[in-house]
Amino acid sequence: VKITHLKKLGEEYVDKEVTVISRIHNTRSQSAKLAFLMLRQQGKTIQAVVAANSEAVSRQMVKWSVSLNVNSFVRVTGIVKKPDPPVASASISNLELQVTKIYLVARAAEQLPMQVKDAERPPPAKEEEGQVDAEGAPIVTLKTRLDNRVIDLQTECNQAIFTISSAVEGLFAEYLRKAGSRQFNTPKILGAATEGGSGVFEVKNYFGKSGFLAQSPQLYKQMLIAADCESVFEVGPVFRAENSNTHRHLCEFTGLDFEMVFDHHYHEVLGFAEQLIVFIVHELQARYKDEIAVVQKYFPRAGDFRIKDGKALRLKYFDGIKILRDAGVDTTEQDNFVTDLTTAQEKRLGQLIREKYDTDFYVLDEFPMCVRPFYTKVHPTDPNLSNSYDFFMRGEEIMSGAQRINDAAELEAAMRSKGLDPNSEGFQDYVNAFRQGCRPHAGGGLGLNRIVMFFLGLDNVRQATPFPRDPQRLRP
Ligand code: ATP
Ligand code: AMO
Repeated sequence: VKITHLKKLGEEYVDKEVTVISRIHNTRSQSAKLAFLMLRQQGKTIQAVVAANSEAVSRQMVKWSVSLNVNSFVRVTGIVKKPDPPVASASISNLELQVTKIYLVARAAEQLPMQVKDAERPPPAKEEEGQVDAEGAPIVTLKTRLDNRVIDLQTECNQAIFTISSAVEGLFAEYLRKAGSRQFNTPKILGAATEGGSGVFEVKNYFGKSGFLAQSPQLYKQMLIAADCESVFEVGPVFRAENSNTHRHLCEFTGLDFEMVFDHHYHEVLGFAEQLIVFIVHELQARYKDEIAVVQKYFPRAGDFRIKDGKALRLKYFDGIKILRDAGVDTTEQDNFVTDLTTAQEKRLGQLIREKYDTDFYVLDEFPMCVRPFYTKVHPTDPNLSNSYDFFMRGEEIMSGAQRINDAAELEAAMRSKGLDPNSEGFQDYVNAFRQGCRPHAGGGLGLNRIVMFFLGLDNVRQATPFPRDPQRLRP
């Protein structure tokens, strides 16, 4: 028997017989002769009518069908009908199945730790364990969802979120490959920390030595540039041992990194990054309308991500600081080069920019040197600034990048000024790479989980991560 996917079931099937394999989303018994099963496959649901009105369906079968545990897999054969009046909902099919056969394919446990239908309600403003909603149904908190992630991922919203996440990875690679860039996979077990001293996970037993999990592919993508690769990219895991318990920090995330030579000025690469992100956003909005509409039922901002005129608003870092100061925000620390923008300042700037410039996508260029890593190229005329940039979506950082130091002597001096030893075991291969000459280059790193989160207007980066790792969570 040919099996039809629920998502493919369109009006051309009306009055035809089909067989589907799907989960039981819920059951409702109307009478001894009539029951309704809501069937679900990858977030898509359709109503199946089990009516004891023909030879095919007995009263016993009606009774048995409603006794099946919710979430069990069944193979259902039936005639496709168009109910009148139609079912009006984005995720529920406007078609219906008049069941002729049902087989149990895989039984679900009677007592699920949480129900998919409970997880399929919009998240409340404030989550507390044991809370119930206006109708008295239990509110499933993010913690419960993540603890039971295999069930949680079955919801229509999560199915849509991870379709979009997969698309972002694909679109990133598609754009870079079209631009002639080559994809690499650089080592994740390293002899030294990448981004500076702190925040690395140690691998204790590397055959008698200590190793570290890579904090980014930074040094290797630059070594590939020194190896005449000219333009490289990587999609891979990034590990950060930071005890950051925030809505946007993970201990392991997927990095989308690229690095390339430029001909005249690092703004060629800044412009490339800008068009790369515009491409990703526009293609998502064009190709994934249905998924965005599903996410929007739960996260109302999903559909309103706005890029004005197909470009990023380009500001210098201190232009951004000025916008904040003019709005009455205290920027003394930033004016005195003490700290980078705080998350609260970033978010406020995002709001002000949306109000003033009508866009959710902008870049800050020329960051202060003191808040950037050692490999960053200093500004040609102002030693307090650097040729580096961050891109923001809805007021939060999604990408960091910069022109890099490509001269070995300059790099050694920069490392020493940050207390790093260029001749140490961990750094000498990196520094050596520049001793044979290396073209000027720049690049950037995006967090996949963050792009998905901010594009869709989710509340938490964990919602854009299938099995998140944070300081409190090492399972599932
Ligand atoms: P990066 O990717 O470079 O780490 P980021 O912006 O995500 O960039 P940080 O630069 O580490 O993260 O920190 C940026 C901001 O995040 C800080 O200004 C700080 O406000 C906030 N932040 C980081 N860690 C924490 C924490 N543990 N608690 C609250 N806020 C934090
Ligand atoms: P940075 O440290 O800013 O830069 O990281 C790049 C991007 O990765 C994402 N990101 C994170 N996502 C989730 N959890 C985290 N803890 C986390 N930290 C960072 C953000 C961020 O913009 N080597 C440089 C990149 C470069 O210059 O090419 C780097 O790693 O989206």
